[in-house]
Amino acid sequence: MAKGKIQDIRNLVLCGHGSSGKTTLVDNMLLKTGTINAHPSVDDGSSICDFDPEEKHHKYSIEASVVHFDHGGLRFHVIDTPGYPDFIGQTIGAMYGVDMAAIVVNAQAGIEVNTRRVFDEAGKAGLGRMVVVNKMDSDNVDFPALVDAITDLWGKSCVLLNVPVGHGPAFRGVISTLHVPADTSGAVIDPNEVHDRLLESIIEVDEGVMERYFEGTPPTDEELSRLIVRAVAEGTLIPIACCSGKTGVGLNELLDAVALRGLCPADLRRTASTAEGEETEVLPDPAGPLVARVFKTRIDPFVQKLSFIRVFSGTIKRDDSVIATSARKPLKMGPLLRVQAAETAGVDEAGPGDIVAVAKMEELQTGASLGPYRLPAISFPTPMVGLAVTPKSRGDETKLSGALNKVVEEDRTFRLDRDGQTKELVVTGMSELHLTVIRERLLRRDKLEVDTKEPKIPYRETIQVKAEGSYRHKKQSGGRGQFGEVHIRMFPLPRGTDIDTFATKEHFPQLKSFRYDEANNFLFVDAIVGGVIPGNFLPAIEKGFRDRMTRGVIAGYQVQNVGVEVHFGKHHPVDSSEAAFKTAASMVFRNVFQDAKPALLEPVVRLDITIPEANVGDTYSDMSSRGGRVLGSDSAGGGLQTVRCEVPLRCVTTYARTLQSMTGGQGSYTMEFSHYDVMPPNVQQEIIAKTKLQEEEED
Ligand SMILES: Nc1nc2c(ncn2[C@@H]2O[C@H](COP(=O)(O)OP(=O)(O)OP(=O)(O)O)[C@@H](O)[C@H]2O)c(=O)[nH]1
Ligand SMILES: [Mg+2]
Repeated sequence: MAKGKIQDIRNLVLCGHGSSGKTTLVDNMLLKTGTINAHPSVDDGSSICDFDPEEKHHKYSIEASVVHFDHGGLRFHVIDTPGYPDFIGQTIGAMYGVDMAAIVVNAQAGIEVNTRRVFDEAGKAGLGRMVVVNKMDSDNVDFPALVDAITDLWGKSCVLLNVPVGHGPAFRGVISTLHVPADTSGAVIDPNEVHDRLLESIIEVDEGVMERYFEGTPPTDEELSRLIVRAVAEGTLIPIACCSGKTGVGLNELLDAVALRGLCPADLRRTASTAEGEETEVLPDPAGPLVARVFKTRIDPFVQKLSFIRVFSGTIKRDDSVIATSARKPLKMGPLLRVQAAETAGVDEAGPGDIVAVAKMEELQTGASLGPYRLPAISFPTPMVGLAVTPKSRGDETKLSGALNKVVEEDRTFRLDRDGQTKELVVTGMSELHLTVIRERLLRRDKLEVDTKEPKIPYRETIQVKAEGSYRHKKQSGGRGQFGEVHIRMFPLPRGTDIDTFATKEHFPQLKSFRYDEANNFLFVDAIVGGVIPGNFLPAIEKGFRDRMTRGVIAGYQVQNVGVEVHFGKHHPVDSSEAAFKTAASMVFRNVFQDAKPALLEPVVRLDITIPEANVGDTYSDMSSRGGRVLGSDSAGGGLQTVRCEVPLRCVTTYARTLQSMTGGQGSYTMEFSHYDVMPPNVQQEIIAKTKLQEEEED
């Protein structure tokens, strides 16, 4: 593909609810633009974008898939994303590779839960947004009602860019509302009625043009073309286009809309920060400093690791030495590849606006920034559904952890941990379905069969009051003994505490230094004066605390939201050792923790449930019987309601099945981690009783 100007690039992600026809749309864009010849189809397994064996088997997308083609002299990079909320991590990652999002709405089903979710995510990613009402050829489409539902939910900035001619199976064309032709016969909504509203949302971004318009001078075509792009970039306009990806009606107009009205990589204002935290604007200059990001990682059985990179500024070439936030030392760039779904082809270089992949760069990770600047972090949702896994064949343990680590690289919503107590591998994903698909991948890619146990919920342990105490570890068994004595004060550390103002002499008069672990919200304060414990033993003491925190105290779960101040101790010039202090630290942590009113915390999730209106009453009572709290509900159009609630994860691990049977398959939901909360005491007792922690006093 020819090297083009930045104004000639369009980077677009298609996102929306499952089965809204995204993959079919992208496949048919490739066909329509002459990039491929044969007719691809999701249904018979010949889709270009759904090329993965699991995708072909299930007939839905699991991974984001990148393609490129030319249209109207412009170069398009388009990313097809999965619509199941279980794979939202893929969709979110893809949003950080592009400039525009097309929110695909199924004309028949209306606005579904994941449609809402991706609309919000695209907004968070700062993308220009448009709405594509797809599957216009389906039966039972009520287009005017759907447009009302869209504007009710997402506001008046959503304006039709074209209107359908013919309804349902008779859908046969679209008419522009910007340049309305003389003949508008068959239009389902009168384009002239929409025209003024569209004009006003466009010129809203330019006061001068707007004033003149209200004084009676309409904007020129040149002004409209320029301002519409700005309006999309600023979000004052979210154009709606309609089409049928399957029949191809409206597809050309959709591509034209992206070409003429869509954003080029220079139209969005982006910032990055220096290592010192200073913010700077990213300018799409091929000769400028490199600003790029890995937005996706795929482990291909043949090419091995592929890191998908979006370049924002500067130019990268093979063998360049590049700094990455995920690597300690500068990396040497591997061969650059242009990706067409499953296929790759070599390219010489990549400049601003480009999307390329690079092979076999082990130290690159999804989300990492390349170059001297840091792009704002991508916020992936926290996975919460855990399962303990073991290989079916004994002896495959190492192979299993290797295979699972590959999945960790590919999927930022998948976690791998070792259970502090049972030492089993625990995988955590977004949902049962997410984990099932990963299991299938292990079987295909790594020829590994795994057994799974009942879902594990990532409970946490914490304390509720201050406590203090000491422990002396002393062992004399001939020869050199072991000696270490540690005195601590332990205190609850609420999330969000400003550590820099808290860890000061005002709160800890003896403070010498402190270390903070953000992930577990743990503060370690060194307040040892007079050399009662030599400084070289402090790392061992901290390690003793951390090991104990990982193993848990009351029920075997990770400890969090705790601070420990080591303020006194004793040592012995001969018998003290790192091991002795580590043991003393672990023991004192355990003992003091038990005096500090320990409690179990549990994850609470936010559920958005879309159901037929008839099921709303049942859903309210079901949620309250599960200990949930309904936050509110609103209309989703098409006789559907969305109920928003918060509920303990423990009560909804198999909610997919409940909803399926309650609504006869018509309901759907998204689940997102919200926060940790103290569990009801009776449930805590049950869980503590289940876990009999080994007492391991080493004396
Ligand atoms: N009638 C009609 N059917 C369509 C259209 N587009 C897709 N379909 C069918 O709808 C089903 C789902 O299509 P996909 O393209 O896989 O939908 P998707 O949005 O990619 O689905 P996910 O990958 O699960 O998010 C398939 O059976 C398609 O043949 C369309 O424009 N009209
Ligand atoms: Mg798909």
